[in-house]
Amino acid sequence: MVIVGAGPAGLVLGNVLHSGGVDCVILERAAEEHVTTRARAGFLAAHTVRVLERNGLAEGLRRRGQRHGVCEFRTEDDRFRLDYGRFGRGEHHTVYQQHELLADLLERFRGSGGRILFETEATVVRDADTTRPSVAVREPDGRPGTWRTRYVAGCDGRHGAARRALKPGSVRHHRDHGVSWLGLLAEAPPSLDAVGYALHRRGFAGHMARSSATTRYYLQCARGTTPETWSEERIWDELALRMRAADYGPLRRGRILQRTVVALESDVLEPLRHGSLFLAGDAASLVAPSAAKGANLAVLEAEILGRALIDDLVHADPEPLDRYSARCLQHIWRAQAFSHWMVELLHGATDPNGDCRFQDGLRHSRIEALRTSRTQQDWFAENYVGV
Ligand code: RFL
Repeated sequence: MVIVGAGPAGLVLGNVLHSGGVDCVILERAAEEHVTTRARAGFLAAHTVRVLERNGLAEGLRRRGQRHGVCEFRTEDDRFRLDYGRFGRGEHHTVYQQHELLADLLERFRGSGGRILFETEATVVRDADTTRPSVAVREPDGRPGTWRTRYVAGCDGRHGAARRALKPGSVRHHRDHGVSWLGLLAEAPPSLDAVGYALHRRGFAGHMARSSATTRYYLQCARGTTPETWSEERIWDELALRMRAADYGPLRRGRILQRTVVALESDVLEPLRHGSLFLAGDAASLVAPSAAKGANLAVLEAEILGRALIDDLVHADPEPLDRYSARCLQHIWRAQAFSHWMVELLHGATDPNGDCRFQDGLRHSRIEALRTSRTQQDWFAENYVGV
């Protein structure tokens, strides 16, 4: 079994397969240091934690993860806090950084004898429509190589080799939300004990804890923005303005460690199985970061795929593998629906020259419902923490 990509999808899948007695190798384009230090996601859903726990992969997050269950909305009128951990199913997020999780998963995989090859890029997936597919690779010294296998798991993200191997007949449903975020990682403790969503005429600003020493911030920015045009001073001044720090408490400033521009886009590939090739994680579906679903879906799909592969390869039962695509697509569309709702909530007035009053009216109505309706609060909590 060949797994392409050592993100959350690939490493969870590798661990599940290994403990189920299926031999596999993980091929990863990047260097090990890059995988275990690159800051990305941080909010793990309750289901994600359960998956990691039942597969013996949660030791690190149990020790170092922080329980989180409050978000704060700031608008032109005022602010309100939603204690979402008390609504819906009463579930919380666990704040644990993706690269720390990956380091744990890698250690566990290697510890159980798993094989992983870094700096090994899959260039082409061949013969996916046969029972003997192969993956052509560029090895660390630049030489070409080939891995032959029974199944290939494409866990290599939206620009990986797995997506390139799809034949006509596969469908990509795509939505460009038309807005971009400047994603920032600051060397500073969180400024509030909640996820902060600030709705402002100049654009959305967001705050998410990562650790006691680092915090993620987001600033809605114009398409085509280059991160370098934002100086540290401009970033902090704009955050303070949009988050209304003068009214609701100052921001804890610090060095900006990372700045990336993310164009808010979503897509879903259908189906997720192409003969002997399976897609999981961002390779299967890209979710706009508005509701922090990407890493959570990746873990969910990896477990479903891993168990189905064990059923097929160890117990000669192909049925769960046949159902893999339909089963995951249900979860994916539900996450997409909620993320889309969040995109619309957070970006009311995107065009300062246009008439945004209708959009603003909808947004205010949604915020008001979240503030006052118990039913809406339950719905939000269930979808926000769930996958
Ligand atoms: P990944 O993590 O992108 O891993 C794919 C791996 O495949 C490798 N690769 C290849 N290897 C071999 N050959 C090739 N041809 C290859 N092409 C690629 C890559 O080097 C990489 O190591 O995909 P995966 O496993 O599907 O996991 C997806 C998640 O990483 C992603 O959805 C999340 O990070 C999204 N996301 C968040 N998700 C959450 O659930 N909660 C969050 O709080 C959250 N915050 C975020 C985020 C994404 C962000 N960015 C950078 C877009 C915050 C940010 C800023």
